[in-house]
Amino acid sequence: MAQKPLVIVTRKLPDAIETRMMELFEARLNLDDRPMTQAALIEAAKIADVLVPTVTDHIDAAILSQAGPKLKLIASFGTGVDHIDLKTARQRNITITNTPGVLTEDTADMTMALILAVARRISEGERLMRSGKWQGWSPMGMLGHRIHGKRLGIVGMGRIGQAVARRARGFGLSVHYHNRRRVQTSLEQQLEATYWESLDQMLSRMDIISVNCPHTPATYHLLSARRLKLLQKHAYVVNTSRGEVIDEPALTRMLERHEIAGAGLDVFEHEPAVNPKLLRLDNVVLLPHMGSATIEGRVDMGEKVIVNIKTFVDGHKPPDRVIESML
Ligand code: 8YV
Repeated sequence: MAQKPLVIVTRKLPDAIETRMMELFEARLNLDDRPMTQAALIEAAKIADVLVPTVTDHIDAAILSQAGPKLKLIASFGTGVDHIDLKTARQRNITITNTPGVLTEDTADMTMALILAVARRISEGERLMRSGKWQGWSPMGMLGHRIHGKRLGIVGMGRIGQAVARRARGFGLSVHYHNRRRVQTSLEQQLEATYWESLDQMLSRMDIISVNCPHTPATYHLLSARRLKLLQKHAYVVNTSRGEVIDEPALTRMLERHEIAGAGLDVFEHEPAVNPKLLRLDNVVLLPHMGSATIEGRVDMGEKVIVNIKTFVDGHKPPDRVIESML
């Protein structure tokens, strides 16, 4: 029997996934889930056949340029690949795969949860209850804003954007979107979505903005200070994509000055660090990057990682190859 490939997994994954990896590969697991240092990642890249990183590992040029000759596949556990230097990987002929599709619905659910939480002040209400200061119902108590009938502008109409659009219609929101490419007319009709070629124009007309595009060099600070200024004073911004897509200091300043109504953020520019000013604001709902955090989702992601590795080591093209030009 041919030697099994050495697969180094950087974080703790669901038991079922780890067990299957042990059966199929010579898997080196991280059972106590301590994030690996850059030095440890370099060591791993030197000896592994396959590396399985997550969003918390920065697979940069330093790591890739010191990778051993055996490293031919990086099978990332997650959809976003902005933590991997794709260009250097390509130059070194290292294939990159990700896990698209299986976290779409969970992330879209979390987007809706954040929209509702920020507009209906759910976290604030919870904090009030736990503080023991609630005096009982009053007609003017804890007033938020209705979302039914409002306009939702989705930035990035990929899988997750579309899943958000489907949910949003059920909540009575009218769906608008900006995307590099306009989606097919049939899909637009199905989602009853209005396309805006100009992001600027869409931003200035929406009640709620949801960021659902990947973080790439082209989307870094897509919601720049200038663009954020275009938002209406009553607008909410929700981000379940990547913190880097929004200029976080500019957003924070606007929230402090109530130049927009609020924000729901699951992701941050310098994770796990969070701007301390955000922590002091009541008009933001903050979550610890948990958009796709369901047991089912993590198992499905792990299954995808296994399929990608197995097909690759068996000499086939893995299904979830990341092609830079398609990002
Ligand atoms: C994942 C994510 O949990 O898949 C992504 O891109 O942002 C998350 O939902 C994480 O990336 C796992 O590596």
